[in-house]
Amino acid sequence: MTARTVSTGLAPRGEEISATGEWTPELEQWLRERAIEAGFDTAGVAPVDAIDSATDSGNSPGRLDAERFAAWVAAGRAGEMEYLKRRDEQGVLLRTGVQVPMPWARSVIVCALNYNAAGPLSIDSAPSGTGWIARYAWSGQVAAAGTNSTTDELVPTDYHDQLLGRLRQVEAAVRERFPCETRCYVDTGPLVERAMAAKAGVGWIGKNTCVINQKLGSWLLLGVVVTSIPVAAGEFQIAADRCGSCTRCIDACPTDALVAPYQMDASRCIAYLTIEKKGMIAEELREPIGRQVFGCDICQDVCPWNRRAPIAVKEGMLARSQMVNPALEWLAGMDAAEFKQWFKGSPVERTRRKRLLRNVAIAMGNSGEPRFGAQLNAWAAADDPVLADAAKWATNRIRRLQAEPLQAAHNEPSIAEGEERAGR
Ligand code: B12
Ligand code: SF4
Ligand code: SF4
Repeated sequence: MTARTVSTGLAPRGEEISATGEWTPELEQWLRERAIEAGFDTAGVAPVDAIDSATDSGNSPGRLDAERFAAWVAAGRAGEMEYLKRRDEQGVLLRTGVQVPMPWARSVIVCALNYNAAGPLSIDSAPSGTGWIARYAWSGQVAAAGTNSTTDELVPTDYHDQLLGRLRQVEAAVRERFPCETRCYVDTGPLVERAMAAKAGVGWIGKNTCVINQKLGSWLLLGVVVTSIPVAAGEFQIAADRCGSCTRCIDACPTDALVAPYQMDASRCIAYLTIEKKGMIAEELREPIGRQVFGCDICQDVCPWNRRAPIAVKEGMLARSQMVNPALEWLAGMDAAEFKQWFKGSPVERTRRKRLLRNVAIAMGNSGEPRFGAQLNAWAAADDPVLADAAKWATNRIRRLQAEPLQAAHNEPSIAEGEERAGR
């Protein structure tokens, strides 16, 4: 980490700041300790950059982020994630500045939680016919005594709840120290959390667009407390970019979603396609999806900064072994009740059974395994046109993959031809 000064760039928008204090590097250290007590791994504070055109000269970090975000949306990179495109009454994109939806905001506290559970990587070899569920969605906890848990297994948890509980503790400590306005967000607020995390010194934004911390790696989930406490001018820690000349994430991305260093076309990202995208997935992207059935970890699995990332053992974030390399047959065979049993309260619930089955069908196709034929035939006749379409595509894909070795054998030169070509 390198120390450098960040501009506070505050532009009052006609509302009184109710805080009596201001963030100093010493107070930021106090805050970091409170965050660690609450169960986070690191935290930092960043000023909220004003993007008021009347007061902003045009080259502040806030304006650069605002412009980047607006350009990203305008280029169609948000795909069908309409919530990212929400605007205020004046037509300003809510996520172009914290003060757009919260004019009283002066600073953000960004807290990061390591979720690197012990387990294989998505790029490691795996049993045939298995899928991949993103690491962050493996989380679970021991069932509370007296609940109706039907198995001895861990019950699913969702990081939103896990982080929010911890964030509330940080918020309470801050409010006890300063009378101030606050709002807690994990993911769902009108905020670009990674841009804030970078300014708060939590980590740098890597070429894969993830926040990476030099000691913790990038298996981090972020939570933000927006506050009305201003940031004093001074030396705050900002993480230096340590990607250097590396391009492993860009080279490894199967769908070319990382269109340039630090730039993602989310409409091509497997995490978007498998979790957010409703309806049919474009045919050209089905093959590169491979065996991912929920989210994607590839560009983080290949990142050298994750090689020595510490393993986290956190209450509420324990790895459920069934989520690691799940058998596609198992997922395919789940009825609505079983889906609920395994995924209610987990991030996978968001994608719903219908979309998960679509993803499973595509992964079955990419496995090339003829044993999935019967299941795919049954789905091909299903009422759901999206599932039927994915299943038909998958059947053809298996046929093609089965034919490939034969095809290759046909195309292989005979020993005599080979010798002739080698000039012997
Ligand atoms: C929409 C969304 C997605 C979309 C789009 C992702 C994307 N890259 O934009 C999809 C569905 C694809 C997705 C995937 C994932 N996501 Co997501 N996602 C979000 C969400 C809700 C909004 C992100 C957003 O606004 N994107 C818009 C783009 C323009 O923003 P951005 O890439 O963050 O870029 C800004 C800054 O990075 C900065 N910037 C851009 N380029 C540059 C260059 C330089 C040099 C600098 C300094 C700054 C900079 O300016 C940009 C605009 O302001 C956030 C939560 C939140 N509210 O912020 C979680 C969030 C980003 N996701 C998260 C996670 C964990 C994931 C996955 C790992 C899940 C998975 N395993 O499948 C993948 C990771 C894929 C990847 N390589 O990014 C974490 C990231 C944690 C981390 N360590 O970075 C977040 C913060 C959620 C959380 N609360 O923890 N996600
Ligand atoms: S999460 Fe997967 S698809 Fe998305 S950018 Fe990373 S490697 Fe590419
Ligand atoms: S793989 Fe390399 S380029 Fe990509 S985020 Fe990691 S260090 Fe940066």
